[in-house]
Amino acid sequence: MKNVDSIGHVTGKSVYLDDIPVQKGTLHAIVFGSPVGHGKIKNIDYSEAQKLPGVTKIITFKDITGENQIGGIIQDEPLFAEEELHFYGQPIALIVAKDAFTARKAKALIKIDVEEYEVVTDPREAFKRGDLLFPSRSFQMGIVEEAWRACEYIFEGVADIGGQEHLYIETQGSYAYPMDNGSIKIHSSTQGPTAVQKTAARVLGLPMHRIEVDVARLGGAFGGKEDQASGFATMVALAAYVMEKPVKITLDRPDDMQMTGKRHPYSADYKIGLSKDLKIVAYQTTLYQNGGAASDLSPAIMERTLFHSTNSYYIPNTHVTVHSCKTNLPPNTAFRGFGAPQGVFTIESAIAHAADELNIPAYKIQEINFIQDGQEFQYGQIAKNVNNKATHEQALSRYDFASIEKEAADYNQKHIDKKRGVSIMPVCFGISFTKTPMNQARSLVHIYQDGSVGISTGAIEMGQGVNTKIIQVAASVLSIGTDKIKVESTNTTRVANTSPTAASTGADLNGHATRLACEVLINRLKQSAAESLNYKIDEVDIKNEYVYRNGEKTGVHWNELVESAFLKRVCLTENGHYATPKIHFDKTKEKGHPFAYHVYGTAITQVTVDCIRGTYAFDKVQIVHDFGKSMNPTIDFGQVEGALVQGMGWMTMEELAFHPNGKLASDSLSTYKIPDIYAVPKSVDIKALETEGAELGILKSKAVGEPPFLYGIGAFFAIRNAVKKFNRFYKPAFRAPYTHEKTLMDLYAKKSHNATTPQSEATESVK
Ligand code: LUZ
Ligand code: MOS
Repeated sequence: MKNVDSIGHVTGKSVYLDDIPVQKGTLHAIVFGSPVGHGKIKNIDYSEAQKLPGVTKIITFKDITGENQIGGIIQDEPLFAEEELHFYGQPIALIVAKDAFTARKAKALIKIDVEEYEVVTDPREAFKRGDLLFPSRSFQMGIVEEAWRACEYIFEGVADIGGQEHLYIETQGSYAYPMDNGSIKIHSSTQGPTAVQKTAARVLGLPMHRIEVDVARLGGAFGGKEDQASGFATMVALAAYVMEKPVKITLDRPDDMQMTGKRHPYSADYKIGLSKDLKIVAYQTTLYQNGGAASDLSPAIMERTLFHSTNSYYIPNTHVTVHSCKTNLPPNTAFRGFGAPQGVFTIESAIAHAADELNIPAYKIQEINFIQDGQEFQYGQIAKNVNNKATHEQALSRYDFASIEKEAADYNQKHIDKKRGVSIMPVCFGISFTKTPMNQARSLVHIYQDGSVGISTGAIEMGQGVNTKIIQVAASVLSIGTDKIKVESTNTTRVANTSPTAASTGADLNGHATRLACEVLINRLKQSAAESLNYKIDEVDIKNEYVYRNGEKTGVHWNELVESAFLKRVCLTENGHYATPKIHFDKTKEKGHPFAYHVYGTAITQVTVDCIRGTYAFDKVQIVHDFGKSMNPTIDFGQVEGALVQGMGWMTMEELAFHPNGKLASDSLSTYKIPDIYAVPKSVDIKALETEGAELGILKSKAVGEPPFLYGIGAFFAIRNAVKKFNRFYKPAFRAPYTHEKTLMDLYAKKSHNATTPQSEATESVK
């Protein structure tokens, strides 16, 4: 099935937040944010700004009718700063005016006097000072301290990993207006309508039923709107509530980049021990997560880092710790992969380090350590239907890896100024929210009298095609054409208490809920047909919009069937509820069975580095991916391509730079580079692993949103391998992103970096 939104998108008719027709008298808002990264407000003078014609009101913490608190997991984040300032751009006030232009002019007239404090942006520095956002956590298996004695080889080092701007095409935005009887309706560009509802209710001091949140679709989110949409939605909801006027906000790009959190930068220490035959016997790592100024989703992201810290491998002795460090950056947040990519980068660095020292390619270590059925992940889940080895072996054979290696070797022999690097990147990603209670969803399905169907779920369409998949699920269970089915906007009054559309679970959770509702409806219709036609119930079937009896098509069409059921007062509406079975997790032991299943895959990346300039071009990325049984190959292959390129951008060219005062320096597309058509691989080939499909996935498919992001990590190691071919005695640091500048420096570096020095200290010693 084609994506239902494709024509709307191409013709510009799809409605995003900024396309919603606004009510007469709608006011527009912009945020006045902190001018420093850390400090205390001594005085603010709004009087000049207030006097500007067209300025209606400047809303501050003093206007809050409920609690000044938007922290979702830990309540440590005010909506508006009261006195202390913890990051540059931290919201202090909302300027509401007749238009955004006037509001922006008013912003320049606000006078603020601040006492500045020292700014910390480095997580290790924050850790040294004891600045943690919340308690650290560890996963352990076996006894790592004893296992070192059994190791033939032990290597220790450091991995530094950069953050990433989400760069959704549609920036954060929200539109709120008063309804009857003191209620507020909010349109928000959010992945989590319930999070918006709950946060607004808390800040306004209203019960949740007074707040209605409606979402048509988002122009991208990538995790950046899982939590951080709530603050902006709550600001305009508050303004609408206290002013009794419709109020809208749409962030411009620099404000969005400055004020919102990003993927967490991490710095990690690792220690890996191998036996003589290259089995990884022990692995220990401490990761310093750069959390920013408030907790946001960091506790959950920390958890997924722990879960994925051994990537695809079985390691009998592990000890992994994550510290969430409080720094003066905007609170870092969810971003496709949700902490897993940083954990995976770290172990792949440890493996590459070992491979360097043992003078073998990294894949020789990877391939003999894949976790196998019956073995235990370090969090207690027993591996089942593992496809690591299968995707690895198929990638090697279907893409003829032996020739790839040979061609690269020949190329490198022939060229002194250009070198080719090859890497293999295995992926193993757990599917389910790591917090078990979040794995539930509901779907409200109406069959209208004319036989058409309307579905409401908690899923947010953000370009990933979830609405199309939900239609496919309903069409397959009801056995009717997809043109008979429509997915409605996501609205908290139709489907309540929703989990955000996140963790790659949107299609599985909401698809299963839809399936369950449709199964009930189809059984009711069969019952009704059997009664009307005087058949036995088990003789009746409904196929391709017709009633069948004992496999024979009758003349009774779906529309007649529905009409007659309605006249008999059969209920044509059903609410399906799905809760992922089998999953559980005990946080006191850090053991359990948190994931419904895992997604596997292998990517082969080839890059050619220009050793004069330090530039590089990706020749090819070849992937074998475990889709389960894909229910929509066009959508799913698109997700793999998009995730791959997004992951490659993170690993190669996307570099966040901050001024010493904590202000983001790379706050526009001229200074923050994302992959364009020239940076993407010249060729991307994706092949589906042939499998029976996933038992718990929807229609046996597997979730596809996040796992392929991790293929991008292969880009880092491909460049690193090419650099080593040129600068043969040099061992490049594990510091992502591997920009052209860093590549150039590494090509001509004389002395290998000290593998145990984190980036922050390395930079210090250079200074
Ligand atoms: N969000 C969340 C996520 O709240 N829990 C998760 O486990 C998760 N995983 C990936 C992306 N978002
Ligand atoms: Mo996401 S990082 O699944 O919102």
